[in-house]
Amino acid sequence: MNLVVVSNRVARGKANEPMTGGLAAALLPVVENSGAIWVGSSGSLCEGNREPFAEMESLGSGALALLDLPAAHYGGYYEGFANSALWPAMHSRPDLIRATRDDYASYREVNAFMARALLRFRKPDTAFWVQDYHFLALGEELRALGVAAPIGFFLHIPWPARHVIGAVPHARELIEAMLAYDLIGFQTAEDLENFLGYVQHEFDLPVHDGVILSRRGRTRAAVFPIGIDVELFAQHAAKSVSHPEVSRLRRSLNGERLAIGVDRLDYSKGLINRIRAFDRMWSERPSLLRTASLLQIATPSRGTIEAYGNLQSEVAKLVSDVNGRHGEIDWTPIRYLNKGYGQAVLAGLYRTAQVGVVTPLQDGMNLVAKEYVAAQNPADPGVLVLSKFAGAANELDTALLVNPNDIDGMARTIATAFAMPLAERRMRWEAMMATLRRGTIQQWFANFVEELQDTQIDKSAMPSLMPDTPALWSRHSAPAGARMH
Ligand code: GDG
Repeated sequence: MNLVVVSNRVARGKANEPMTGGLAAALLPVVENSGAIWVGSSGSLCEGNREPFAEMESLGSGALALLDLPAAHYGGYYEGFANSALWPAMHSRPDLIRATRDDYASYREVNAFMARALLRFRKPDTAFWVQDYHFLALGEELRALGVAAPIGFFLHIPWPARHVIGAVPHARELIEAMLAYDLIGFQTAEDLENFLGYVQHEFDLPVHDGVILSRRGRTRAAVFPIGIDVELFAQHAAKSVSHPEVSRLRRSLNGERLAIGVDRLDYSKGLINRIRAFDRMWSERPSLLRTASLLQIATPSRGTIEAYGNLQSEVAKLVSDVNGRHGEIDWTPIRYLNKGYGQAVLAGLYRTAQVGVVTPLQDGMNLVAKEYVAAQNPADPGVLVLSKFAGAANELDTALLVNPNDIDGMARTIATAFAMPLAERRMRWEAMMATLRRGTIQQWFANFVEELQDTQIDKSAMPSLMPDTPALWSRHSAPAGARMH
């Protein structure tokens, strides 16, 4: 089978280059070894109504195909509908939804453009695997172009409750479009339940064992929790203790204990509440002043969107306020960095910190949590403080789980983490490592691709299911003005 993987952004990064996006970071090592073609945006835009053209680069045993997306629609698609309607809704922040009719039209236009571009990579035994919320409608667009091949979709972020996703303009139409996929993967059982709940309630469709029967055929929906390359991270961490940047950090600590946070500057990551919790901890436990500090790496993200710009100012102000109140001439409580690090250095930084703080308000999985665990020194592992609202909490249940909305609770838990005795740290860490080794990124990739292939077998085995399926919607309702072929 020839596999074509599609995502908005692709990764070209090496271990020594910053890679600030979970999807790209996760996919790189597996796509590299799979021989797949990975198609995504080149980062440049094309003018006018040019037909899609892809620049090819080799990537491991496969290739990268980089596409200039249409300039006229990129803003409405990316900053607009994808990141100002779908992202906030899927992270249960419908109050932040801002999207115009033109944004939606641009979103559909870019999905259609990508579908046309993908035709070039179609061979007789090709399967397509579409990644994430930027391309909810890509499967439908491919079907409209006559593609009968297996098409899978994986959502890296949460799928929220029915009334929350329903707050997105055109939600019903988009979710209907998703039923053109043969296989839809989610991070957690809760995401899957929410999705199936929507489909059953809104479309009154039959669902059996995660298989939805619709006028489009069978769509299987299932859970595929994403993992990391555990051994690679552990190796990076062991090696990079001698990296200059990591050595400098160690030397600067003078025996002081360190907590680390690594996040894109995104309102879903719970940075404000985390910093408030540290503030509370230092106020209530003065013995931790000068003896425990926080290194917060916060890489700017989507800065042109108002909600992100506001967050950047708010976090910077809060950090400076906390440092101003608790800091001293020779001690800074929070080292706050707005730049990215390569994964090898990052692994060394994780290993240097006695506590990893991952406290999102909502998160599909959160790979930083998994990376922090994989990077620890087995003889003296650190403690993970993890939000129960990160997908990773389902698996890493021997982390110290916190509610990121409970500032007092988080402050207490972070102090507990700093004080945890070695025997308990090892017990908790070993349990988490065993879990991570059972669900690596390699296994995630292989499981999804195998199930995608199986959807073909299912189709040929059960053709009679189709005609009996109720026709649940009467027309394919493309948005007015959304097409400009
Ligand atoms: C989305 C979902 C889901 C490398 N250097 C830096 C940095 N990196 C890498 C980290 C990690 C990745 O970026 C961040 O991944 P996360 O999973 O934590 O978060 P999102 O970017 O929001 O990813 C998420 C993921 O997709 C995969 O399915 O887990 O729930 O939201 O690999 O090593 N990250 C930052 N600074 C760096 O300098 N922030």
